[in-house]
This record gives sequence, C-alpha cells and structure tokens, in this order.
Amino acid sequence: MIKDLVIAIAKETGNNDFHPQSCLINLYGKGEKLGMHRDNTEENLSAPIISISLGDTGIFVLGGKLRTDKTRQYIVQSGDVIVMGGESRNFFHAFKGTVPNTSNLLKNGGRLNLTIRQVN
Ligand code: MD6
Ligand code: FE
Repeated sequence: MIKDLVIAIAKETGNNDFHPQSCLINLYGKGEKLGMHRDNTEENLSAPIISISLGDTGIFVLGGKLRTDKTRQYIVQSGDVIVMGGESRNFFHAFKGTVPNTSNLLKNGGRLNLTIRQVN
C-alpha cells in the first residue's frame, strides 16, 4: 500500500520512474531529534526520497547544499508528505523535535517518520 502511495506521489511531483526499494522508520519520543544530515548512502542519489509523517506534529528543518546554508522550518503534521527530489534531494536537513500530545494516532504517542527510498 505504501509502495503504491509513494509511486503515485512521485508521479504527482514529476518523478515518473520512482522504484521504492526501502523504508527507514524513525520513532521520536518527547525531546528526541535528528541532527543535520544528507542522505547520501544510496547508490542512486537522483531518485527522490519521499517521507511520511505519522503521529505527533514536529518541526522539519531544510537547509541547502552546504551545511552552513540558511535553513527554513516546516511544521509537519500527521499525514504530511515530504518529497526531496530534484535539487533538494541532496540538501541538508534535520528534525528538530515533536510537539507532544498533538495526535492520538499512535497508542504510546510520539511521531513515526517513514522515509521511502530507491536505492539503486
Ligand atoms: C524526519 N526526515 O522527518 C527526518 N530525509 O524525522 C529525514 O531525514 C528525511 O523526511 C530525507 C527525505 C525526507 C525526510
Ligand atoms: Fe534524511
């Protein structure tokens, strides 16, 4: 189901040849965050990465090509999707943390982020 969903999302954003091969699932509790990084361990660095946020609202930080580039913050709510494609595929980004108790989707609270990737 997730595979079909992200293939459709990829098409909507002009990526007509996206082949999802892996899904990394991160769970964030209160106060947990993810530092500035680029996702560059995939062999294929041009296919988009598509992420789905579930559960508590959080703050996603998007930078640029350089770690020192200026950043923007985006509020991500349960069900929101981020497509990092085109130039932004290799931009630095981070997750600043959740806003606890903003969703009752997950029994134990927190936020799940699914990042779906084409590896090669
Ligand atoms: C997060 N997301 O939202 C962390 N990476 O918890 C990521 O690191 C990410 O959302 C690549 C593409 C989309 C993402
Ligand atoms: Fe990432």
